[in-house]
Amino acid sequence: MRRFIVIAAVAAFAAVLTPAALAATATPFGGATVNDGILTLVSNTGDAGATNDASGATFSGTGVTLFSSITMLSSEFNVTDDDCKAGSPRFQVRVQTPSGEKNVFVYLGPAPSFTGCAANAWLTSGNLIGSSEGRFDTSQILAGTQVSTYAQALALVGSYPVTGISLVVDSGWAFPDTEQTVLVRNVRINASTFYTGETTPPETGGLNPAQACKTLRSELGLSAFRAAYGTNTNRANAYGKCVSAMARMKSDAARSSAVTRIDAAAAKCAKLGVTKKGKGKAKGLAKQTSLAACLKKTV
Ligand SMILES: [Ca+2]
Ligand SMILES: [Ca+2]
Repeated sequence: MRRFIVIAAVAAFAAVLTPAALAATATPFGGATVNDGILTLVSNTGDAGATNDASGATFSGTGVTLFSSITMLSSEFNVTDDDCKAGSPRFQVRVQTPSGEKNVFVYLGPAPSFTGCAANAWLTSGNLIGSSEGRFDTSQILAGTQVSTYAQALALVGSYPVTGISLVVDSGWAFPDTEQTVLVRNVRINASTFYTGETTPPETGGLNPAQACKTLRSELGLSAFRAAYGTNTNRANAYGKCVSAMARMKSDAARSSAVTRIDAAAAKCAKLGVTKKGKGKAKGLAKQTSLAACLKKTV
């Protein structure tokens, strides 16, 4: 019986751990958009719709369990031509208290007023966990504690489970143009990083001459690329010659398939070179010449 209980306990423990093993995700809300891998948070309280009055992103799958388990909480942010003001931007750590879910606000910007952020500049919050500044607002849990250090917040809510962590912008109303825009990148929560600014190159229907030659140069390697296209003594004019040759093709799609064809041919030629080298017949310049001769048939 005791053994069964242990097994059940282990299973239950594993079940609790499973969500932490899931991929970390960020879910934008309100008027938030993602551009080039960077989160744009807008609070526009001056236009007709209410959807963009507040914006943010909610982060999950970070492995955070209790408030005390948060070891890293940081972000880079850019207040564009606006500012930090009226408690925005801020992190919100939602905790389960005995009297329901409450938010711990963690303000970004210079303490103690959290306004006066440099415009149009990327600023970093640094790790807010452990901060001795009064940027933790726990007044939803205990009145009068809106200016708390991390240590004070930890003492108050450290043992409470975290049900959500988000980053919020909602102070458009506090600006003359009733609009606050904050860019956000490299949000770090424990071991997870969100909005790194990395982008996936857009799919294109083909390659322009410069793209085709840069692709070939990188795929073939410089010496094979020069062997294929270079015409002067040291073959240093290869790039120019490649671009001229590619420019004569009728479309980006044609160039794209040429790149694929040349790439495949180069692999075959290189194999040939290796074989000859193995027999001691093509070394140094001889090898380069044979590679050039082989590639010239293709380009
Ligand atoms: Ca609005
Ligand atoms: Ca504005």
